[in-house]
Amino acid sequence: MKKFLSKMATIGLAATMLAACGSQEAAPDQNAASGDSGGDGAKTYAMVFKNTGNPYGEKMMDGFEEAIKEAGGEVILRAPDQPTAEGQIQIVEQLITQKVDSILITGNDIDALQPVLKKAMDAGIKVLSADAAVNPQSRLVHVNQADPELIGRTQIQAVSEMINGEGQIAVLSATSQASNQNLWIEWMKKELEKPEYDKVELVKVAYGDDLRDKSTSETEALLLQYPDLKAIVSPTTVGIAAAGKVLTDKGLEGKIALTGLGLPSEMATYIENGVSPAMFLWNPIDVGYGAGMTAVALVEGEITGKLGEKFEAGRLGEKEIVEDGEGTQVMLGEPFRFDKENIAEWKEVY
Ligand code: RAM
Repeated sequence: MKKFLSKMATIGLAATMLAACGSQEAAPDQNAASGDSGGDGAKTYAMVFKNTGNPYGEKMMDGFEEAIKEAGGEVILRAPDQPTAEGQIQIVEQLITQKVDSILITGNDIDALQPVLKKAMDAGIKVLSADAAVNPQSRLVHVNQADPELIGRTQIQAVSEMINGEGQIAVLSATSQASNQNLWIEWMKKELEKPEYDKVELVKVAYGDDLRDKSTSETEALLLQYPDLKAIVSPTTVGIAAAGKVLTDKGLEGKIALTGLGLPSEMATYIENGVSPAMFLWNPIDVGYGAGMTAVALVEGEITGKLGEKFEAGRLGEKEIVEDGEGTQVMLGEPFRFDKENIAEWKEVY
């Protein structure tokens, strides 16, 4: 309860601050530098999200901007139109030419950005990833929203409960290259190996590419291809919202259950109408803010990305750099469950 209340306080603060500053739209291909607090000699912090038009990415950007402004830096917010590594490579090349001080990337591919991100680091730019990791050779540290194992296992536990431990399920993911979704799906598959899920059958992993239209058509295709489908698990806020609409429009509430990772603001309708009995997420504003604070600590030389280093992450308190396979990471929180009981209080927050 205490944890929940402190989370509420944090999120409430984020919401108030956003209301005060006004939220900033992603300025995809226009190299939008903002931050009136910068002034001469201010450091420049860039964030490159997966693609434009994703409200989750916009909320991450809001938190990132909040952190950088707090530190007196200048902000550049970028994202390609499509969620591809190629689009991000072009943007990173431009940021290197501009001599920014730091690049935060939400990777569209775990390995493909390595040459360009290494080039950035060789030029003295502090590179870090958040949300979707790039490989350890491509960054100094990764900022992780929550433990991937917990994220993956939790979704299977939830969906199994929704279908009484029996029946076909499908996953509707983002792109096939998305490192965050791929890792979560690996953990889903590991959870499914437990004997209690013997009667739960994962029939397909479909990819909606975090695009609304493609996620909609992939959902429709799943329904056609698997007439006995009992549930869809969508570990992407774009996918789950698209699936929620399809299931609602077809009147399938109570027949095909929907869970996964969703924004309360986008999913409230589908939780309230029963299409999605429950879903999960963390606070994307805090993910952007925590990543921003990590970027500041790197640029200011308070940390280098090594195991065991500690730093003050503003309103998130002290953070420690911990292990992440061959690399290092900052771990932010835990997935939080949203359902009919609590969705009303969260839908205005993020
Ligand atoms: C989508 C994106 C993002 C992911 C969330 C859960 O918005 O794929 O990377 O973290 O879903």
